[in-house]
Amino acid sequence: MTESKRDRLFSEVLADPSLFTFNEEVVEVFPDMIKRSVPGYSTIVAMTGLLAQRHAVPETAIYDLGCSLGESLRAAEAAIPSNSCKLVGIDNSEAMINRAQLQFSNASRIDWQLADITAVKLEPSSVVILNFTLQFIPVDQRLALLSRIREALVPGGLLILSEKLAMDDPTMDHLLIDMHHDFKRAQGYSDLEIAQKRSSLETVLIPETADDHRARLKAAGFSRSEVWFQCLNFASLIAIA
Ligand code: GEK
Repeated sequence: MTESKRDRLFSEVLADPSLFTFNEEVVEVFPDMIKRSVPGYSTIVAMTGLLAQRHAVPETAIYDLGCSLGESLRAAEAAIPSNSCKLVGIDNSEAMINRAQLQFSNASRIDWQLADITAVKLEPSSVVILNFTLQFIPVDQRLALLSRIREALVPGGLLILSEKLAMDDPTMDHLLIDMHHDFKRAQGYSDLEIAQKRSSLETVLIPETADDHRARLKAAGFSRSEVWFQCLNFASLIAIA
């Protein structure tokens, strides 16, 4: 996993903890931030590689949509030794794509693209990775995106969808949110950092329930889906085209 500077972006009182964006400052600390914020992140990345290995079909594309620095796609790249698939990482943060390109251009087969995943044309693919990205797409655009992914996938192709979840039961929702904050405290984040990050993300990251996701996957034309991993309110689903 990529090493990075320690995330201290929310450690001082901010007069205006404005909306979270994936800018240069965030890119600097991103690998540290995501590891200390998402319980199970390393497991999901490693398993993404194995899932991609199992479902990769020669002469098709493997996409990582909202790839950030490409941890998931690089796990897939390591698991698929031959040149048989085209590996494409797409993100609409220029800072992210520039950093990914700079860090990995020599050692990697990945094609990094700066684009909006709600608008980009997808080529026939066998694996599409959406790890912690759909949650940042406006809710009313999510079905259209999943439908386009479904159309791009070859029969039997795989979508890996990892998300922060909301729970149906408000009591359990609060409990898992509190436990997530306990996890962040155990990772060294202060109460101030947790509170300011939360308000910065509030209107940007919109979680939904696992049932919402599975109903939408069905509406998008996926034949079956399953939650294969969950730690607190963070989960990963697989869906078969
Ligand atoms: C990982 N998958 O390390 N088009 C393209 N990219 C977008 C869009 C969009 N419309 N909206 C948001 N993004 C990664 C982690 S981070 C998750 C993904 C997080 C991008 C955004 O720029 C950011 O890089 C990424 O989605 C979400 O497994 O930080 O919690």
